[in-house]
Amino acid sequence: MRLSNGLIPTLKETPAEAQIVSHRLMLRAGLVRQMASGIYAWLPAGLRVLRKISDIVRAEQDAAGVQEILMPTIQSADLWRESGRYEAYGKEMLRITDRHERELLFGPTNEEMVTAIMRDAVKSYRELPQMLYHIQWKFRDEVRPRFGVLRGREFLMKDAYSFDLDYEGALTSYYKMLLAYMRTFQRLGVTAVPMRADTGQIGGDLSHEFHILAPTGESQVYYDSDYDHMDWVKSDLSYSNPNDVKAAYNDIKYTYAATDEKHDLNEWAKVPDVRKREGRGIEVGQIFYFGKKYSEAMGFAVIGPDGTKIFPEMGSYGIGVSRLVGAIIEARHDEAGIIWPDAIAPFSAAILNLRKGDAGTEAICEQLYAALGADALYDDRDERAGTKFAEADLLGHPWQIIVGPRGAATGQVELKRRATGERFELPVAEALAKVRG
Ligand code: 5CA
Repeated sequence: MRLSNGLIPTLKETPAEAQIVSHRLMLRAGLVRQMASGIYAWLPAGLRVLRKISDIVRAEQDAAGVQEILMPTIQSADLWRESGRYEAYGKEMLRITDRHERELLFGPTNEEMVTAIMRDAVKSYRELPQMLYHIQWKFRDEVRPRFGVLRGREFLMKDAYSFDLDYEGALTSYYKMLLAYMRTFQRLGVTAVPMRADTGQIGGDLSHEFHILAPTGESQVYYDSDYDHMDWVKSDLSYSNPNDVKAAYNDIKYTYAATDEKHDLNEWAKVPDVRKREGRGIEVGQIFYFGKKYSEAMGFAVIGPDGTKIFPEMGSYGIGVSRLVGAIIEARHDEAGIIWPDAIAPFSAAILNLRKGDAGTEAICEQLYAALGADALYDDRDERAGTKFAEADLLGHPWQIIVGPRGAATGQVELKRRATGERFELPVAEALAKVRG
């Protein structure tokens, strides 16, 4: 993107309504704008981050054998009456009446709808197990939407659902998803620690929450620092091998982590002191096993090998895609702005032309921009160098390629690594090679 005609409306002043750093930085860097309480529009740079996160989430779900679908945002109230959750959900559900007086709602989650789809389409035990997911906007009329996209009313979620014939199968699906989550968060460039959790609204008896560590987190968390070193991406565990996915679960089961609600002092005492970590966590995902709760309530059964009915065992698995944007900023920023992990930065590099109109700097900038393409942000505006540096730091591009007239005369540029502040004087080709990694 050429910044001279791009929509990245940065703010110099700190917006008064923003209480925490990610909200301030998202507004100041021009990633989002609030349209109503807890409802945000995603501007070009913000949407690029949301897309990159969604793409990584999607790639790992696909790798784990989960099938992508797309369910609507608007659901029928009758579906929710079948499970008994229409009344139970309370005021958090946004209820809508159409012109024919039919009751609808804006979906806060999709257990009912996905169960109805499966009930209609799947009749035999031979068609199971299956796992489905979608990435779709949800609405929860939170009493106090706050902290920007961290607790919004409209938010983007990846929600997946598993259907198995028996308990063993359901556990395998659960373990598979646990492994997919560990891989996903690592690929996003953050450490998310899995914690045993209560099941709340969704119901059921096995659940994990995934927390990103950040000082502003809503939960107090305790965990073994072994989580900081586990490499799930490089591990050769296979999704198609039930023993492998069980092994991933066991690694997590026997490595301590808990929120204050589930903190167990006896177990904590067994963790060596040097490995004890505590702090605040932001919940970016939660997974649940809840057995036959929805299949029985909604009458979804398949015919088993002996002709009898089997109500499938289910689980549901959520990742807060839009919340992740805020949570990652909470975990990765400094006084100057955002420090994106490479994998999800809106642009991998900013090209800063320090002298607009200079033939030498323009030629090099154009050469860099042609080579890097859409993944670069070319600051071609007629602005002071100081403004360009400050905005590049604020937006948090992993690399800044700084092109000034003096270096341009000898074909050199300055490369700055945002995360470390390191600077390199390099010929154009070498700078390009470094940015491309
Ligand atoms: N049906 C299940 C799993 S698919 C479910 O709804 N789980 S959940 O309630 O835990 O939500 C999943 C994730 O969505 C949460 O871990 C959180 O990261 C995100 N989330 C939940 N509420 C909000 C909200 N108000 N704003 C932003 N993200 C949210």
